[in-house]
Amino acid sequence: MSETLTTVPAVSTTTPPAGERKGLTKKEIAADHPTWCPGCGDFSVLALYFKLIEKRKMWHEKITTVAGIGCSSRFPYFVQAHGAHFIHGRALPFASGISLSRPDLHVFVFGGDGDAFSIGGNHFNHTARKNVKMTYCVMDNWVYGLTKKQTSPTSPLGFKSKTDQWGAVDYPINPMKQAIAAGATFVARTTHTNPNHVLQMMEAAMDHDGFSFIECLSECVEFYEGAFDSSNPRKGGVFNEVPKTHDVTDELAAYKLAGEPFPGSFGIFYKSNKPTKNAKEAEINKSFQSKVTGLKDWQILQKNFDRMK
Ligand SMILES: Cc1ncc(C[n+]2csc(CCOP(=O)(O)OP(=O)(O)O)c2C)c(N)n1
Ligand code: SF4
Ligand SMILES: [Mg+2]
Repeated sequence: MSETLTTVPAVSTTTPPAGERKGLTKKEIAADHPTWCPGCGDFSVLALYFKLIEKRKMWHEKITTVAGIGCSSRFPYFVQAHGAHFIHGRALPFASGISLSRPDLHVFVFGGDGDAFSIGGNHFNHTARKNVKMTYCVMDNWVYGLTKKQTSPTSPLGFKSKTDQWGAVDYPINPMKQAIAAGATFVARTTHTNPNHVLQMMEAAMDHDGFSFIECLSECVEFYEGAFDSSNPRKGGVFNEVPKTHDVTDELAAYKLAGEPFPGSFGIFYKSNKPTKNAKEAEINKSFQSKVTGLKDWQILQKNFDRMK
């Protein structure tokens, strides 16, 4: 395959010329009233997604919001635009199909820690390594919220839940380390208690040409209250941004940051520019389409079957 890959049409997120369509307002993009518990961190993530859409002047037909199953995964219900509340753990393959077939859309995927790293763990690794263009925001609350308090892959040791009455004994995964090791080309960390920072990370993730992953701490006030207090200055904690000297292209340095004890650092840990699966497939399509110019669909299919004989 050639090194210079076909450029996939850029997502149209710029301001339209005067007199043309305006971007959506929060009112136009908000659907049903969210059914989350009062105080749930997920409200903040949704509000910032609306803000992102408003700020970047995106239109309904240019965005799609996908999720798996969980409290956090109810997200697409609350967005008045195209999207899907899909199968538990299977949001990423579904989103990959959209991303690869519709390069004009920006695909946003939201979900929880259980959805992403437990049942959907394999899909997370493979979507990251394939570098499929999309933004994946995991609203990490360290627990299964929807099903009322089971241990999740990010629950810390000793966490008492319905599945670990005496405290969790399994070592938790580190989402940041996992994303970097899997090959994600944009890896960032934020928390629902810092709205400006969430928006900043969402914007940077959206602008990244590749698989962009955000771990967003999002407190479950019902089943893990206070989990992230030590990262919240309003609760006596500390919010440390990634040091200005950090080189985001340095994978080892990113891995080191990811290993800091909680609350660790917030910001972009890792970013690299690698051709996306989207661009590679577009290149293949372009080169093969030239070989079938003028043929009808059935003739192309017939050629394929003949070749398989
Ligand atoms: C195949 C399948 N297995 C299990 C479930 C039950 N289930 C629904 S949501 C969920 C976990 C949700 O946890 P998380 O992804 O962390 O989301 P949260 O509710 O915490 O936002 C589970 C186990 C399901 N819906 N489908
Ligand atoms: S159970 Fe937890 S995660 Fe689910 S809506 Fe309530 S506070 Fe949010
Ligand atoms: Mg969860």
